[in-house]
Amino acid sequence: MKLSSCTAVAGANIALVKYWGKRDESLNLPAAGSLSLTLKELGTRTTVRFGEHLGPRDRLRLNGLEPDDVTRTRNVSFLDLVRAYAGTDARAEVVSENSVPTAAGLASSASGFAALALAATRAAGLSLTPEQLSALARRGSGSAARSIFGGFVRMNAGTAPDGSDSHASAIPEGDGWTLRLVVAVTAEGPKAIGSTAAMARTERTSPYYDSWVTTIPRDLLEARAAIAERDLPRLGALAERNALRMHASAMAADPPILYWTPATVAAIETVRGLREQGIPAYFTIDAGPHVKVLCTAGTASQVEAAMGATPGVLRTYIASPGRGARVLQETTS
Ligand code: 2P0
Repeated sequence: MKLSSCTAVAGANIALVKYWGKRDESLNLPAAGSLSLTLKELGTRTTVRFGEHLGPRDRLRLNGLEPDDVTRTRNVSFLDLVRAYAGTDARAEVVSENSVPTAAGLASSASGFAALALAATRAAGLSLTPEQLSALARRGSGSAARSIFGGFVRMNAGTAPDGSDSHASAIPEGDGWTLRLVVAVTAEGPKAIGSTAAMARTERTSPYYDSWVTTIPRDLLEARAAIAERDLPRLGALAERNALRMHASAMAADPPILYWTPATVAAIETVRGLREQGIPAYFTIDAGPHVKVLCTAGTASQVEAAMGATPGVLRTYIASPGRGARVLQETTS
């Protein structure tokens, strides 16, 4: 078997129709589909090298540090899947750098597992289709399946018991639409409860969970129609509604899951104020207190200034639509 080294990059993505719930935990199959936009400026760059000489343990370096035990186990389990696929037991050396703060609600696991899926499979001598790569990335993190593709992306819930049809695909109708996403960071450090655990608790205990899941097919149709028509007010209104419903289902869990802080609510108010001034800006919120604002390229700096001036907002980024995961460099040994 041919083993080599590969460096790959993947962009983070922001879901406009959220993934929040699983139909199978062991294969990490989502309960419903989702829809997202892949971002250019925020992402992960990962190099993987497999070698018979590396010893008994994988060597991991994430953002310049040895990962904690939980992160290490998650990454090693993912490498085990790649090894099983490739028929090797060679250990790997993985070096990964994020351009987003890890676990800050900015989808670093999405770009992280998408870049790892591509770099590790190529380094192991495999050449997967984008759909196969997406299904593999899903095993690392559900949202990572979407970061294999660029621009607007839809994730299929799928029906196959083995998860082979639970992968993402591109929505080419959205290509070339010059939107921006303004990220308003409202807190430092990792979130109080990770999304995997929070989803499981929502599924188990929230009386609103089933209603949330039944709204998704309609939201996916609405989002796709808005993208095809390049109708930002329609897409933005849908994204706000979908995010609020996701949070409502989590807030109704027992014990409740509340990711918001006063700065989150202040940022929502800023976005509503921008709309009252005629600026088409629409918020979405993931599993954390940060607020992300979808707007046009022409208004992004105005939106960023308003978000940055909101009490409790610590810093802001402007991100634009980006390409799917891709290889930067490969060497064969
Ligand atoms: C999303 N999130 O669609 C939603 C919105 C967070 C809120 O996908 O358990 O880290 O690893 O499959 O992918 C975060 O969930 O969860 C997420 P796992 P993941 O972007």
